[in-house]
Amino acid sequence: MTIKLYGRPTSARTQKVMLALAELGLEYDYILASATMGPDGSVAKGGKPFGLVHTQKYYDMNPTRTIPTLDDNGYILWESNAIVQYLGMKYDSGLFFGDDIYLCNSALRWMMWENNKLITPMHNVVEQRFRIPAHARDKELQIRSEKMLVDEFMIVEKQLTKTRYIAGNSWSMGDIPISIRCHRFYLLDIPKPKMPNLDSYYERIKKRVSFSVIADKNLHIGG
Ligand SMILES: N[C@@H](CCC(=O)N[C@@H](CS)C(=O)NCC(=O)O)C(=O)O
Repeated sequence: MTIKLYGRPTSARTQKVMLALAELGLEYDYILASATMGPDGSVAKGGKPFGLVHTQKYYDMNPTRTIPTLDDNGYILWESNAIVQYLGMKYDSGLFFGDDIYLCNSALRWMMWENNKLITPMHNVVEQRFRIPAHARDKELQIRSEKMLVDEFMIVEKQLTKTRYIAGNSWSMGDIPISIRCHRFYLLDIPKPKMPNLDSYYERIKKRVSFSVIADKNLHIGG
């Protein structure tokens, strides 16, 4: 019985799957794949990519030619949030959404919100600060994206005045993407107003055993 994960450790979407697999205690083969990053960092800075995503074999699995892709004993799935939800439904729905329709949909809502609202500004900040060569950087885009991120994280801060975790009072799959974004947000050290609930949430999620797979700052603010 083999689970294969195709992706790269510096990709936040791949990290969602790494975190889900760690929460579930599942072993897997990690197959490095990327068109934009490799062992020496970004292709934009002359690094060599891990590759694979442009092969016919990969295209047959994932026609979007993006990462991550999961192969669970022949069942192929792409789209990171769908993969996280699938892993929870298959291996431990109690852990991932308490076998509860309300917690499940609350978690899904936050997963969709993260996809719609947090990914673009955070991607821009990481690109502009680290991944593209200094001469090609756009300082205005970086600052605008940092402000957008602070506004979005105020929404998380407000939610955390009501619930201990993002979707309710217990941990759920909704905390997977939010944990990664929260970790990146603190590592980026963006100027922000006081966010006491986010601060304590961050401390709480860092204590989870699974957090060790995404803890390394080089997975977030490098390349
Ligand atoms: N909606 C897709 C987006 C996938 C995506 O854009 N992945 C990025 C990495 S986070 C990617 O493939 N980047 C290009 C590469 O590394 O080759 C998902 O959530 O899985």
